[in-house]
Amino acid sequence: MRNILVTGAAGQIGSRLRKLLKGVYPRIRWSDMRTPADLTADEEFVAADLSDYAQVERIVAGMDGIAHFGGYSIEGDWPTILHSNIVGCYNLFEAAHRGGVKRVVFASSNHAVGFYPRDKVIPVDVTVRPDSRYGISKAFGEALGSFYADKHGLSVTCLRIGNVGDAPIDRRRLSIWLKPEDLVQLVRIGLEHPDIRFEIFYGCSDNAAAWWDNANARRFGYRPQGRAEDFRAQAMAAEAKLPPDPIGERFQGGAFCSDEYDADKPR
Ligand code: 15L
Repeated sequence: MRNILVTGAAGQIGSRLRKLLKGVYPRIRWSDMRTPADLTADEEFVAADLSDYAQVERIVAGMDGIAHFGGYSIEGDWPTILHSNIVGCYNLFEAAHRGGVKRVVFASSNHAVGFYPRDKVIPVDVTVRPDSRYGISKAFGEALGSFYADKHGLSVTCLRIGNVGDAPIDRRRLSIWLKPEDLVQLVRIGLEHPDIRFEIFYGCSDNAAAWWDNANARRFGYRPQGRAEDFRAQAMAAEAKLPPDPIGERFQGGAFCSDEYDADKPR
């Protein structure tokens, strides 16, 4: 893997990756709709709107692998999700296939399976249970990945990312926290491991309270270094300041589940 495209360069995760992936591959092309404020002279950056196929084709040209972090990263209205995450993700996979790209790592999300209850530990091969239009778009991206792997032989890794940050910020994040360096491990497995055709990994660190069975990632060599329990006291102190959310607390997706929720009302 010599030429790598990373989309979503200006986002929260992309900004961290720009530091953590420096020097890992001979050439990294970063892309986003807007130029990252802290872009340095030694970084290659090409702006693109993912909902425009011609622009996507341009950023994908000449790349061996793609880490796709671009798109809208929280719940949004339907036009926003449709353009950024549905059309954008389709364009990305289609351009990757047509452009001869070998591997794609797709930033999926825990919200593709957010309506699983918190008392259940789920493996990667469960039926999706999206908790939002955003979660639906991530399930759609996983389906695209599966299709391009099976039909066209693209190597695809979907990361159902929990919450990336320096530390877990509340009780829910004690279960789903992902240390940025552990994310880098997962991205590198997706871009480099010789045996990947289509895989789903959970994007979480070594969390004692995890809701996800991440044996599949471990099978490919993932050895997370972050331990959410090291931050339990501070996470629970922050939790105590949050307003109660009885619906969100039942489900893994938290507030993404309680937002707009009315399933308990008679129809
Ligand atoms: C996500 O998928 C979002 O991108 C991020 O902003 C967080 O909300 C995260 O999930 C989470 O569930 O904490």
